[in-house]
Amino acid sequence: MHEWWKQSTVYQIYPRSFCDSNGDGIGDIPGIISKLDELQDLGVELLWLSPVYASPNEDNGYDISDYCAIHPDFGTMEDMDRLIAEAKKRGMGIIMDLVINHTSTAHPWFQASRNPESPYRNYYFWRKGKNGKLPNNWTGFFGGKCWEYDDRSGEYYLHLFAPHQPDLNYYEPKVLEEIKKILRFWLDKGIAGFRCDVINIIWKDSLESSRKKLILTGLEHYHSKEGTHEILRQMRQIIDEYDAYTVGETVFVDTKKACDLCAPERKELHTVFGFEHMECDQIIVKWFKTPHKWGKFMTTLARWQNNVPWNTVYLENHDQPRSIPRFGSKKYPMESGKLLAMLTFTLKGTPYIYQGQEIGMTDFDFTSMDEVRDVESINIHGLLKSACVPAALRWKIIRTTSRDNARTPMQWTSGYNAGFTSGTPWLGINGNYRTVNVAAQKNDPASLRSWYKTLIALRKNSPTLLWGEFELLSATDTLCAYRRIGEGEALTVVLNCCDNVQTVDYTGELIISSCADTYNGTLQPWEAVILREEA
Ligand code: ISL
Ligand code: CA
Repeated sequence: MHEWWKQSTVYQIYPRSFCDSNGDGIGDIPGIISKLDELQDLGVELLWLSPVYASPNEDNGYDISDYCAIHPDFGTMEDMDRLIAEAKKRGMGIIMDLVINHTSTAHPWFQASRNPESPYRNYYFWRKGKNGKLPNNWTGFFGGKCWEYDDRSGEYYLHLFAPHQPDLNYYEPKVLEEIKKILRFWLDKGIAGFRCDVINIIWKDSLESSRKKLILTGLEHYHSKEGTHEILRQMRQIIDEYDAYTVGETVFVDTKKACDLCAPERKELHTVFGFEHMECDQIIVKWFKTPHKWGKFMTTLARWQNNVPWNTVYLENHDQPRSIPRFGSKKYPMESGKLLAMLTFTLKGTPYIYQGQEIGMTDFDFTSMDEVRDVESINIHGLLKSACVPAALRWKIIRTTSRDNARTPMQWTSGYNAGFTSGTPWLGINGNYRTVNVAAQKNDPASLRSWYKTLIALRKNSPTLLWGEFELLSATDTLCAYRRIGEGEALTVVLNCCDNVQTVDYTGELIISSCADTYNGTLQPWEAVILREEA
């Protein structure tokens, strides 16, 4: 039996930037509902929504103040119920973002816990300073320290992310009980599953200072610990009652650690998002980039294909720069976009696309820090400034790595504000919307969007693409090829990952090409083909 979630394509929606229905400049749930036909037409079957819960938005909703309420910016709970029902009518399920490493400081649990006598005190990590210093020497994901002093309580609290995101303390059993209630609340509404934010760091083995020289000082005390595995097994029992699906965002995992989190027999997560392929073009930290090399990238993807029972396949999300400028070609943006789509839908695993990827949206075209909203970028820019990094270099770093690159509003039309809002958008719209937009591509059979549509359908109807074994054939910086071996047939995928024409010696009947009707061994720049052979 094949699990249902292996066959679907997931489409990630970043609600703030998807579609604004009421002109306040912020995308919302009625806006998403208005685009469901569009998404159904594309062929996606699961919609993952980045957080839509009540939140002060210090980190765009990844700081939650009520897990069972909708942020008024996004609409009401009635809107949410309607979204779930309308999606279901169209054969689509909703995946909610579950952010349970931390809450917002505005969450009532945290507010109560500031009082040392409160029964909620233990929901968070409160510690005294040590000899006039912070409780330990850990550093946070957004740069800098991860303890904040609270006057009212006379102690520091731990936050691995922004100061407004205090970490939950799973040593207090009531915390997990609260989380279980939240799971049921949403599952009872009929959602299809959860994307679990930074889920492999929720259990802290100790709060001791670190003696290791790691990029993230302290990581060894909370990275993929047995306590996390135990929590996941408990959560999974509820998930299984509803036949729901989970994908964990699991930071710094290799294939071994990924398997420990998602091997079927362990009954923890169903799948994880690995980061190794997204880290091929970085030097130690994501702020320092090295040119993308296809050889290393493909070899890394292949290692995951060969060592993890079922992968997620993704090239973009709301934290990453856009894929075409990153992995593709300036000279051939749409051609290379098609090749990246081919990669996404022909590797083994559950494919994910991020809003706008299907039309080839590119990184932001902002010209100054004033236009950047992302808390992480603002922090890092500040840190670089205090380290006396010159302004031009600081800006270059932000331009190439900022999470806002992927967060600019969805480009629907060539009209006013790209059809995203009738008001002032919360974040600038990329100037290329006049040519790069859904309306321009929808009825054009040669467009990138149409190609996505074709590949989504092709994969869905091909047992070999869904279930066939993976075998790597070539991974050089200009040519990648692999085979999917199914029952009675083998499909060879050949990717010409460069701006030049190339002749190759792969053979077979042409199933599909991203730019030609025939195949004779010569590939156009960025052409991607599938060749079929009897096996
Ligand atoms: O952005 C990153 C990689 O480019 C990571 O450092 C990121 O912070 C990490 O993957 C965790 O991300 C998730 O949790 C954060 C939130 O800001 C991100 O948007 C979310 O995807 C804290 O909740
Ligand atoms: Ca709105």
